[in-house]
Amino acid sequence: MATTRKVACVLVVWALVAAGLGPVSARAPLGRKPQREFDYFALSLQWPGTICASTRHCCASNGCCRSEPLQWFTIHGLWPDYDDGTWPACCRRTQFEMDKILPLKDMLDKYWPSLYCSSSSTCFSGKGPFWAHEWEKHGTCSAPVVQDELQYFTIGLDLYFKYNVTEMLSSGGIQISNGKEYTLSEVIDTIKHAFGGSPQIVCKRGSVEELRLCFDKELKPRDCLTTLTNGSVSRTKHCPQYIELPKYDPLVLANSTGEIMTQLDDFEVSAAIYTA
Ligand code: U2P
Repeated sequence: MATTRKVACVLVVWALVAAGLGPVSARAPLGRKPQREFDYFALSLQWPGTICASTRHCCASNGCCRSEPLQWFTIHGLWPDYDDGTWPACCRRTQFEMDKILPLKDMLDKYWPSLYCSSSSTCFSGKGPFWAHEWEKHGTCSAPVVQDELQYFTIGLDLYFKYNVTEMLSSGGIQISNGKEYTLSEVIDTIKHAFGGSPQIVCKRGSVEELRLCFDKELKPRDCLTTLTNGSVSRTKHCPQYIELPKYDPLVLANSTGEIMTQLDDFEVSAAIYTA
């Protein structure tokens, strides 16, 4: 009996690790004492120009597949973090309910879309939409600042609009363009100047993939500089000295309309029937 339980436990841990919800973070073991309160928020923004350039398959739920390319940073998530570089995850057993955030649906579609076709892992219900993943993994650890799902997405959107990174960069002379490079420090300084805190930037092959803005628990700007457990300080990940903010050409259905896309929801359609 004890062995069966141990095997079951190992399987659950393995499933969570496989789902990307594993013990990298300071996740509270389910059913044990509540998770320690987080130290600050990171609002993580994705750059579609970099992510969507790798899209090979399209589906209605993927923001990269819209006929009009996304030319603004979109939200990845609002993440509660610890000052030591770790973060809590999956803190409360509550399931995502789309009904609770229906009033925000249009905004979320436009500014917080998934940039992939595959469904996302969730803490307790297996697989679900991107928003379910973000709420269950991060939103449930955002107390006492965030109490519920609607508040989680409302705060994320509010911060996104209040601190418009796409605009900050363009006002600072940093344009979306293929082949135009900017120094990493130029990009960081532009954001720092406009936002009032140092961002964290994640790159993929020399292009900006994510840009994170950090906030204290009163939602005031702060530096993202993080002292990691090994004592080093990290504010950029895999970014070379020169970086770019590329554009992408969307893969779209020939003669597609929103209606057709909606009917195709959740079906992955081979890129072969798409025109570039
Ligand atoms: O960076 C890779 C993934 O790790 C999770 N992450 C990263 C930094 C942080 O402060 N908090 C955090 O959760 C993200 O996982 P996701 O939300 O995508 O599952 C990030 O993509």
